Amino acid sequence: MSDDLVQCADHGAVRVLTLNRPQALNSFTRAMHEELLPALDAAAVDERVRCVVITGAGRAFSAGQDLNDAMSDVDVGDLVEQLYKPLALRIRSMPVPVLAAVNGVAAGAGANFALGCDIVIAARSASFIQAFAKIALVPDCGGTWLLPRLVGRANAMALAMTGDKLPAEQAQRIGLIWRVVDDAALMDEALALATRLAAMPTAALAATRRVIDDALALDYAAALSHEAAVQRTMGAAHDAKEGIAAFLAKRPPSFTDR
Ligand code: T3D
Repeated sequence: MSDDLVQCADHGAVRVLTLNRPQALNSFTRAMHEELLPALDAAAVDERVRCVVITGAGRAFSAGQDLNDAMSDVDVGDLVEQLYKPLALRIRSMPVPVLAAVNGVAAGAGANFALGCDIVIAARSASFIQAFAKIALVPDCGGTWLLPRLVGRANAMALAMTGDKLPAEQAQRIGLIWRVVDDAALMDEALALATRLAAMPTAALAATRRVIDDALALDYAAALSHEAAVQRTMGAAHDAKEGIAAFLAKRPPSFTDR
């Protein structure tokens, strides 16, 4: 394994990015941000990549901000604006689906980074902690937007105010994440799902993320109009024609749009 803070490995059309500071539970340093964002940018422009999986090395997914890393002489707002906001926005603008394979504890910005991915699969021993209140901060890396939308205000408030550890199975029960699998099966399951998604119409999956996110800020009629507008674009593209032709010809489709 390399010393890179973000390791990169391709499995066919699936790119796996592994946060790699296991001795500090993959907590985020500026140096790690400086590898992670370019790694996502590189996946975004690489036509061979049709799905990204993000996971952590060792026993944690990520413990959020590294609290040793220049906390005292830095404006925390600047840190969030300059590092976490671009990271969260990058995930939401990826042209391919992004899966989080949460292998262990995900705390603070580490939790919300995972929750901002399109689909979250967690190992049974994993957990999610909104650790911010314990150090007198508020949720960041998208947490204020994501939590109430994922699990409702009551759960969001309790998770954010207590900072209690939420085990993966409970996270699944309340709708915070998609699936829990046995620890030993995590990467196999994540890669199987990612490989399946990679064979699907990539551009349509990215557009699906966009219309669902956009609809959260729209009323019903406006969401219906937005669906029509995006559907007009999707319907005219290669993949929709291919999908319909393949269905009618009873053959597997070959999707290429990205
Ligand atoms: O600058 C800003 O703050 C703005 C941005 C904020 C975004 C944020 O993410 S704020 C939230 C930051 N994260 C936390 O507050 C979580 C702190 N960590 C923990 O609460 C616990 O470590 C965990 C619950 C995640 C795991 O607990 P446990 O008992 O399994 O492990 P541990 O023994 O606490 O940690 C293992 C090692 O990792 C330990 O180092 P050592 O003693 O072996 O040398 C520990 O200090 C280190 N570690 C864990 N989390 C962090 C960390 N080192 C630096 N920063 C961390 N966040």
